[in-house]
Amino acid sequence: MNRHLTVAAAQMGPIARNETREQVVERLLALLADAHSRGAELVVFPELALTTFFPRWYIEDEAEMLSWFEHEMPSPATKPLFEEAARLGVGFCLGYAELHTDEDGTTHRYNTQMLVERDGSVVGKFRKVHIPGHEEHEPWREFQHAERHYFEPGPHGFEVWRAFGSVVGMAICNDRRWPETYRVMGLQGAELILIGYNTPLHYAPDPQQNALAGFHNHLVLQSGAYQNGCYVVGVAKGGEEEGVDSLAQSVIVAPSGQIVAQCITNGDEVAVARLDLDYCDFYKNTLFDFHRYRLPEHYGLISSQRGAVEPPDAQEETE
Ligand code: ING
Repeated sequence: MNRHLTVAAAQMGPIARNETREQVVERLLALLADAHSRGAELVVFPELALTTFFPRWYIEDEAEMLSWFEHEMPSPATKPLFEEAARLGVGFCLGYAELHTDEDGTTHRYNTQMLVERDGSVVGKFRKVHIPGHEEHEPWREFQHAERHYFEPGPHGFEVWRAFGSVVGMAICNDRRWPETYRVMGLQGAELILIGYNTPLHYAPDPQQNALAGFHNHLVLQSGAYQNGCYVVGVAKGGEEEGVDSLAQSVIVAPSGQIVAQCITNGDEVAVARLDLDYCDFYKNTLFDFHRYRLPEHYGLISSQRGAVEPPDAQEETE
């Protein structure tokens, strides 16, 4: 009997700047109930699902900046979500801004996703690795994308966990655009990768890309799934949020690269699919049998070199 898991992409529409955590949790509870009523065992929420996408503003006041972060998870405001999910026996993946303090008292600000099992236990946390955008205020932009002002990269890279009867990994937003993200988890046997995102439809450094936002989103999610023989769930916070129109189009993608479920609005919407986890083997044991076909001895540059290094100019060679 094949292993099955019913998964929901719980897309959110805009979260207003003045929407309280409690108001947002009400929306998350409604999405959870909808997903559960449709058989979902795992519900995936977007990146930074508790607040508006605050990196669109460059906030220097420390207290105001930290007001967007969670000092604990679950917090008093999110406890109802954890309790209801456990009551329903539904696991979930929740994106939020995390303020973390090390044993030595150092504080860190991460863009984080937490994975919670159906019994309410915390499976693990992922901290976004690829932090896009910019560090300083860039007033030339219609709106900021100052994630590098707010977040530092996660220190643990891309881990996977045995959970939900599967091998589950996580990534956040810009991580989904880098093939290394999926391959590192694919090399750990990931069968299911959960990815929340907030993607403005306007890309200030190259507005030509604006019209391709939806194509690029599905391109990278489908490629990652296919090339690693795993399911990928991409979940948006979309719609026009504080004047910034953001991509929705949440999807659940199969190891074949096919989209098995998708959201059709840019608001709060649940898309559900019953996944056959053993279907991954049709790709992991054939075309993408890593152990049989990969040749790491030829891939060294991928992990040893950061930026591109071009060959020397022709005339240099003759000198
Ligand atoms: N957002 C973006 C992403 O990779 C971005 C960065 C913004 C890309 C606008 C393209 C256009 O989807 C996050 N949050 O990483």
